[in-house]
Amino acid sequence: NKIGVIFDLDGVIVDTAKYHFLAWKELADDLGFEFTEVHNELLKGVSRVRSLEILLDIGNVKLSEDKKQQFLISKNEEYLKYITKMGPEEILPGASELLDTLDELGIQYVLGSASKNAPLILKQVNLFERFVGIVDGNSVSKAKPDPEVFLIGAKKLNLQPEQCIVFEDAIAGVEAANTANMISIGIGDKKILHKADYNFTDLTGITSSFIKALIETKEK
Ligand code: G16
Ligand code: MG
Repeated sequence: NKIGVIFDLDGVIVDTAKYHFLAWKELADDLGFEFTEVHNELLKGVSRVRSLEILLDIGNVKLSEDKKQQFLISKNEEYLKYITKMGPEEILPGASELLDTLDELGIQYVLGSASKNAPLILKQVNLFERFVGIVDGNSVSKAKPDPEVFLIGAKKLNLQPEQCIVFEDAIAGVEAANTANMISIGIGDKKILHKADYNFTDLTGITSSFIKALIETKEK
């Protein structure tokens, strides 16, 4: 096949944002300020280190580098308590079906996530072996909207960036895909993800004929 797919993880395959929220909120509670679900939106698709900086800005808290390192570790420990309880029932609507469709069409897919916990999460929901490659927060040096994560993904697929389709739920991720010259598909609120080439509310809308039509545009 002349195309391949790169999936973001949080917000596309599973909703881990709710667990990030609980873990960050615990930290904010300890520091004595309010952290809401509205604030949490700012952390979606953003790296762990950057998330802490945004959180501390919200609370107007300044910390030493040592303290920040400690908080990054304790936040992740708290987060992992939730992640290790996850199971396949937490796969978002349409995701398994889309992977089946891609398998039937012989289209390979990789993961392109900011999360350092991505391999563990995929194992928890029994999807790990289905991906031909994983690009996660451990393998990139520049976070989205930098296209690095998706460019490495294209290499793993043995494809040119123009041949890759990216499914993303975050603005920074859509921008990264666009900068990489890939086809960007925004999953979520169309108003927020208006820079995407195509928009869908969730993966249930992605049919076999939509994928086939994308292949055709590439073969012209
Ligand atoms: C995810 C989440 C972000 C999180 C980041 C890093 O990104 O959306 O909220 O901060 O991963 O996660 P971790 O702390 O596990 O390394 P993505 O790219 O999968 O949407
Ligand atoms: Mg995401």
